[in-house]
Amino acid sequence: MELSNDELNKVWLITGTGGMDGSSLCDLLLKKGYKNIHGTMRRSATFNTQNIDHIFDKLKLHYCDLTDAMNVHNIISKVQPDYIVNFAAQSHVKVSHDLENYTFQVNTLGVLNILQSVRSLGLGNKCRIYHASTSEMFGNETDGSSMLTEESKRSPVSIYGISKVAAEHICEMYKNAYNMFIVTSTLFNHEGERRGGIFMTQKVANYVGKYSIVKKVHELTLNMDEHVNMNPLQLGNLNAKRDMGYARDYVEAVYLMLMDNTPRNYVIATGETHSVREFVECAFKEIGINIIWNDSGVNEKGINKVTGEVLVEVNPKYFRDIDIECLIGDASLAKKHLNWAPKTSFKELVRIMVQAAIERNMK
Ligand code: NAP
Ligand code: F7E
Repeated sequence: MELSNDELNKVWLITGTGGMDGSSLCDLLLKKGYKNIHGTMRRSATFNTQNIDHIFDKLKLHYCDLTDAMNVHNIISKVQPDYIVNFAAQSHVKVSHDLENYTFQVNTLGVLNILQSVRSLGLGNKCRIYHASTSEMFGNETDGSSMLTEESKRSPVSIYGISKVAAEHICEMYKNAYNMFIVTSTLFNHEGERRGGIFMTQKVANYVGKYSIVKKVHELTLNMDEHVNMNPLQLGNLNAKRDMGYARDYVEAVYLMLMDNTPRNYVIATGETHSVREFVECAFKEIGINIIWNDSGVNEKGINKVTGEVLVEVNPKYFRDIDIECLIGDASLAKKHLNWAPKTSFKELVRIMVQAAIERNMK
């Protein structure tokens, strides 16, 4: 659908622009023809703009830390946004148990900083706000036999999940008390070529991408099809299951929520769940390797079925004190009201990530 000039001149402010979702939403908005896209990035000792380097000149970037209320206030005051999308977060679940207080400062108080500023600047009537909630809020509410919905009980088991539940409550309160347009969709895991390397899917994709290059070089130089001798990939809980979609599909849902005149909260999910073990199998299959699993518990190993080479080991270092064993979401409300459904299958998602990792490793 063609967007009017009036719409295309609207001003966006996206926090966490350098992250996976922030950068993917910027791509989507630029493709639609929006002209005024402001983003926030953090000061970093090393470059952290790799996800936005290709559009760096098209964005108006601001240094921002959500924990700095005055900084947030000044940016919103200067930008006068029509839309705010809050993607900035301390988004790593395991890390949230090392940085408990900080996780709350960013993920909960940071959201409050945004809402307070919008309200106190008198932008509450003009500005539509999106905040990213998470399936981590549900904790272990399902074993996979039922799907989680907007109404499912919040039972977070991580500091990250708790910080996001608190933020969700704050958003709901601001929406109801001050009649502001605020949506907080519950995003289930979404992955992609821009996923941070510390997350499971990208860790696996990176390993498989590197392995395939080393294997090719090995075969060409030694003319052999034997063991590549790379240290095996080290993973934690192989049994955990996640509902994994593609980030580019999910930012489309975010856009649709902000365009809809009714601010509703939606579950955004694929309705399928896959274990870490399945993700590993599928990723290796992309480079023609079939994995079989030997032994169990911390001794379990993923082995190349043909050569017997050990490619995956369990390392307790990556276990969590408490983990969610299964997540699976029902996005039928988003289908009904937004006509949104995921386009990318699990297999395609794995292919996208492994192929991107191969390309990165060829450079
Ligand atoms: P991400 O790649 O980790 O990006 C997070 C962004 O937030 C980064 O740009 C990061 O900057 C920035 N940030 C971190 N701390 C900040 C602070 N104190 N002040 C300002 N900016 C800060 O996360 P993502 O996967 O794109 O996720 C986007 C949002 O969706 C997050 O809120 C996440 O919690 C939520 N979510 C994600 C998923 C998922 O599966 N991806 C699922 C549910 C919900 P640096 O690059 O400098 O660190
Ligand atoms: O872990 C297991 C781990 O860190 C997925 C964030 O975007 O989605 C993400 O959080 C599963 C867990 O993502 C390793 O124990 C095994 O069961 O990739 P992850 P996450 O914790 O699901 C939610 C919805 C968000 O909102 C978050 O922001 O994989 N796992 N071995 C491992 N995980 C990691 N990171 N590293 C491993 O070596």
